[in-house]
Formats: sequence, structure tokens, C-alpha cells
Amino acid sequence: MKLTIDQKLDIREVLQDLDQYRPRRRGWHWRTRLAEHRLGPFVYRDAASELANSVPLPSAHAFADIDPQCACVITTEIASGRFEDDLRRMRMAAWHGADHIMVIRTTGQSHIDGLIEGTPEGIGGIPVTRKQLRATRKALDAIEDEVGRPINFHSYVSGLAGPEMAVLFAEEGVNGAHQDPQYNVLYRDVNIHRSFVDAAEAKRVLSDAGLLQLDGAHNANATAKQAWKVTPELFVQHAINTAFSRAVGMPAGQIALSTVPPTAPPAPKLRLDLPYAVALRELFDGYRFRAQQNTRYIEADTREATVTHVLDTLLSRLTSADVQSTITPDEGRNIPWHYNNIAGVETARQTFMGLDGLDELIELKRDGPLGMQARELKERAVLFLEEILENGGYYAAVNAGQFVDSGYFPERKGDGIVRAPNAGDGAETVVARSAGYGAPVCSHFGNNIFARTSDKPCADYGGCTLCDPGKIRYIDELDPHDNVDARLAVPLAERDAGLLRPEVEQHGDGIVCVTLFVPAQPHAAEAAALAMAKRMGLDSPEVISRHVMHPAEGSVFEVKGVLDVAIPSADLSIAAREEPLSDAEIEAWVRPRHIGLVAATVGEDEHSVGLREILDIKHGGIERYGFQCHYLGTSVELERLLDVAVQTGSQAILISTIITHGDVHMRNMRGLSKLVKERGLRERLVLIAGGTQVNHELASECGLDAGFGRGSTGRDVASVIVRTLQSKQAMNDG
Ligand code: Z97
Repeated sequence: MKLTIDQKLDIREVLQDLDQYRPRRRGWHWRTRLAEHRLGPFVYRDAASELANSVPLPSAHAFADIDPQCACVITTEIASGRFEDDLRRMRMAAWHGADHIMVIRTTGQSHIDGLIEGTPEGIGGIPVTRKQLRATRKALDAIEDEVGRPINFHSYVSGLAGPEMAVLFAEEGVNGAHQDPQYNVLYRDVNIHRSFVDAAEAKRVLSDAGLLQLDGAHNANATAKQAWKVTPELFVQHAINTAFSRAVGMPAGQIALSTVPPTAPPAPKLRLDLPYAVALRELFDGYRFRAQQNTRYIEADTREATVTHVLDTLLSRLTSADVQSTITPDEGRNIPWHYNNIAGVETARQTFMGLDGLDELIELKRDGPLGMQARELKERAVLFLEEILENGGYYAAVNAGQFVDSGYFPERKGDGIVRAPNAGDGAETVVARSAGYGAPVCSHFGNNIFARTSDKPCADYGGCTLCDPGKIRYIDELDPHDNVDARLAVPLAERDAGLLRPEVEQHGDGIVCVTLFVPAQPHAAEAAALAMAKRMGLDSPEVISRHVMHPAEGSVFEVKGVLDVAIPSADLSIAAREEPLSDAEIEAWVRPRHIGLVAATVGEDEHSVGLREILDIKHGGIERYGFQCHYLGTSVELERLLDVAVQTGSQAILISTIITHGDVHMRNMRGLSKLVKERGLRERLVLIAGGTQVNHELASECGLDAGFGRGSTGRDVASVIVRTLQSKQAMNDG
């Protein structure tokens, strides 16, 4: 399967012959840090290779469109509920620099004691199934080729079906997984005996298949009321999972500790989170670290989340995290939309690139509060472990509610999670393994009669699914209604008919988001915002963020709703975009002809930056092609521009308006057109306007030759001047 850049991912192609598809690569992939990497005008210290295809960070256009990639793996967590929509999101994320795609499971798959088949729809994530994994790996293989970088695919192996899931992941070429028996116990109330017995088997399978294992310790500070207080316990949780994994045979390099900086401003974040991060790295030297961004305290808007996430990424950089997990910045309000996944990835990438080479500039000051606090946290963790031993071991400690108690250990708040050893899902299901037990696959923990004769135990029975994928039984779909083919009927018909609907999560879901400021007290303002959204034609409007600007003066709201419109793309009039002439073509035409032009910001606008970028040679503006530019300054009368154009024999006039109220930009454009006609100069002059509110259509409507908005360059403008003059000349000649 091969992707074409200007074509959407074809889900039909993904699903075709899926029963035959085999993963082409196994195990985890790290990026390679390049020692000194030259790119455009810069040298990077912590960069990895660029992608073959990508979307650069927004400011890159000012730096020759470079798109440096950081050395740290970047994760995006995907949770659309429909795997077919997840795939498109993965492709977008990969283009923005994500190479670790974590697929969230549908609510509580941990409780299901067995594998699910087919592609049923999920809530808050997808059911992980063989077909879903295989289709996703197949799509990711094609996406890898498109961006030119291996992509790690990741999901969850914890839960009642842990060992089965682990085998499934190994068979289908999944590259990373969460596996932590403590997660089962604390957050899913799976029986403790069952969880640890299953974990031994599952970890062994993950280990043999080269997956990167993440633990679940971060869940404690992602859920605790006062997350920064449970930090000593997190070290204990990491230690238990790590020691267990090592005992099963997993190498340290395959174990990543999952950590979240526990606070968000206005908490004094760095002072609390940095000692914790440093202590973790010191205690667990030799392991990998996956840092997730904090979502615990996010209230409202993406701006707020972004500030916290930038600081989280700074912490990751200061403590050399190996994997930076990004969460949609709107996770706190439960609307993980695809473009917000991208926003999360970009936040990490932009921050990492900005922090490139940080180690060479600053050093962490160990003799002071940082060292003292890090030591204190470690001491509290050791005391925590000692208390576990005193209380009769791990099971007794969990039964006594010692875990996720929000007191700062040894303080106790009595709000810990209590789990009895004989309770929970799967209680009483652990049976002693018989002496003659034969394991169904080669990766296995504990005794196995088949292992006696050969290094490859399955040789005794003619091969297992891990060694011989031909033995895998592929089940396509079990539910005739809840499956991808049924779900695709409408989207594919709409796509074939060329209909376009807005979307944020699932194909054409119609969801849009509008921002409204309402000048009233909060409650009245909110009610009004909803009423306004309804009047805009939005179905089921819902306020997803509210921010008081002043208790009496007003609040700003983001309202989401469904806009039930389908636009036939065939009916759209899309102006054909003409490629600008090359620098050489422009210069070759302009220089020998001594083309003059007059430029100014007009009306009462003192902002000249935009225009100067278009004109000045130092900004790569049009002066460099040999135009004779007469720049008249700011707030210039239209008449004056014309006078100078006549005096200097110029052939073009450029006006610019950046700040505009009450359509001043339109008045100026119309005014220029009218004046030029009155003075009988229209034939002679090329008329161009630029500015933040200007675009080509608007300028043409106002009688000018061209209009340029944000992002335009000197080359774009010069190209239009040359082409317009050439066609005027051709008409005269004709
Ligand atoms: C993360 N942002 O990436 P179920 N096992 C472990 C887990 O942490 C989780 C599951 C299983 C988060 C994502 C939280 N973690 C969500 C160690 C979930 C998932 O499918 O919900 O039953 O299990 O860590």
C-alpha cells in the first residue's frame, strides 16, 4: 500500500487482503541524535534527521522552511472511538513529527476476560482487536514510508486478558505497550493474584517481542486530588513493576517509567516537579523515561493547557526524557479532537527545538533546594517501602489502602484505594500450573513441557503463531451491524459524491466550535452564548470553555455544536493559484526596464512592518529584483502616491493597511481605484494592496489588480507586477 500526498488515505485499500498482511518490522524504534546538525541558518545539538514529508512549525517560513526534528520520541494519544478515523489522525500526527502513536482503548477493555474480534465502535477509544491492530499497523507502515521515519504503535496490555493481548501484540507487530499489574488492581479492580500471575506471562511475551513497556505509576498523580503529594509512592510503584519485569527477564532498556509532572501553575511548578523528576532519574538510572503532559488540572482553554505543557516539556528536556507523550490540550474537557492532537505534538516539538542545546548552557544546581528535595522524596519512598514490609507485604498494604492516599507520606489522609486479595474481577481464577503444562507459544514464563527438547519449544508441536504467522486465525467481523464496513457506508458514499462536512473527530461529524464574547454577567452571558449558537444554526450547542474577563463586563465562551451542512466540492469556485515567477525570471525582466513603483501605508496607519517586508532588500523584498522603489512612509494620502507616481514615471502603486477599523482598508482600495481612473492613469498603473484583512478577491472587487494578505512574500508581489505589466504590454502590442 502506497500513500499519495494529495490523496486521502483510502480505508478500502487498508482493509483489502488484510487477512494476508504481516508486520514488516518488530520491536521499538528510537530516533538517532545527530551530533551537530546543520539546517538552514542553524546548527542543532539535539536533532534527529528530518522527515521526507512533513508540515513545518508555523514560523519556519521565516527560516527557509526548515523542519528540524528533535531527538526525543514524540507520542500522540488517539481516542476517536472509530479506528478508521484514528488512521487519518495518525497520518496527520506523523506529518507533524509524532513517531509514537498510542491508541487508547474503549472504556474498561481491561475488564474483558478474552479477546474481542472485528472492529466494533468504542467510547473514548477503540476496542483493541486483531483486525484493528493489523489495519492500523498496515496504515502506519504506509505512513512511515510517506514521512520517512519508523513509527511506533502502542496500546495497552494490562487487564484480565493481559497474556492474550501480549501475544496478539507480538503477532501483529505492535511496538510498545503499557503493562503494569498495579494498574489492574488500583484502577480496574482486577484481582491482585490474577494480575500478578498474568503479568509474568504478559511481560515475558512483550520482552521477547522487543516492545517498549510503559508502567502505570503516572496514573496515581493523574488522578490524585493533590498529585504532588503522592510522588514518594510513585517511586514505589515504579520499583515494584520494574523489579517484577526484570525478574521475568525483561531487559532494562525495554522498560520505560511513565511519569507526569504533577502540578500546573499557579502552583510553583518547577520547584515541585523538577526535584521529583530528578530523583526519579537518579533512582532508576539505566531505565528509559516516558514523560506525559499534565492534564490533571486543566480547566478550560487550550491556551492554559499549552502553557503547562511547555513547562512540562522544559522539565522533560532538563531531565532528558526519552519519550515525550503529548495529550490533546483539551483533554481536561474531554474533547480530544484531531487538530488538538496536532496542537499537542506541535507544542512539544516547538518547545524542544527552542530548547536545543540546553545542556551546554545551563546545569542543574544540586547543592540547594533541588538536591535536598530530591533526597527527601527518595527517603520518603524508602520509608514507604519499609512500611509495606512492616504491614505484611504488598497485598496487605493494598488491602490497608496504603496506595494513592493523598497524604504526603508518612502523612495519611485515609483516602487510599483499598483492594482485598480475594476480591475484584477474576478473583479465585488462579489455578496451579500442572507439571505437564505445555505453553501454546514459545514466549512463556515458567515451566513448559515443550521447552525440554529444543530452544524453540514450539518445534515439538510444529510451530506456534509467533514463529509461524500462517497459523494465526484471522477473524474478520463478528457483529453484522457494529463493524467498519457498516460504518463506512455513509462516509464513503459522501466522499465519492464529493460532499464536505466539517469534522473534529469522526468522518464528517459536523462538529464546529465558535468563540463568543458576551458582555454580561457570567450566567446570563453563558445562556446568551448558547442561544446565539442556536441562532447560528448549530444543533446541540454546548459550552466547552468559559473564561470570565470581568464579573460584570463579560465572559468569553467556546461553544461546540453540529453544523448540518454538506458542501458539494464540485460547486466550489476555487481560484486557480498561479505559481509565482522564479527570482531569475522576475529579475531578468525587471532590471533592464527600470520599473518604478510607489509604496506607502495609507489612511491613518502607522504600521509599516508588512510593507517593508515586501519592499526591503534585507527582508528579501522586491528591491532585490531591481525595482526602483519610492517608499513614502506611513499614513500617506492617496493623492500623494499618485503625484509621486506621475513625477517618477512609476508603473505600480502599492498600498498597505495593517490596522483597520470599520473597513478602512476597503475604503482606501476603492479610493485608490477611483482616483486613478479620475486622473486617467488606470491603463498605465498596476495597483496593489496588502494587509492583514486584504485578500485578492477583495482587492479585485475594489478595482485593484491584486491583493495580498498574511504570509505573502516579495516574490509573490513582484511576480504579479511583472505578469500584469507583461499582459498590459501584450494588449498594447496587440
Ligand atoms: C497514558 N494518558 O498514556 P483500559 N494499563 C495502564 C494504563 O495506564 C492504562 C491502561 C492500561 C494515559 C492514557 C490512562 N492509562 C489513559 C498501565 C490507561 C488502559 O483500556 O482503560 O482498561 O486500560 O498512560
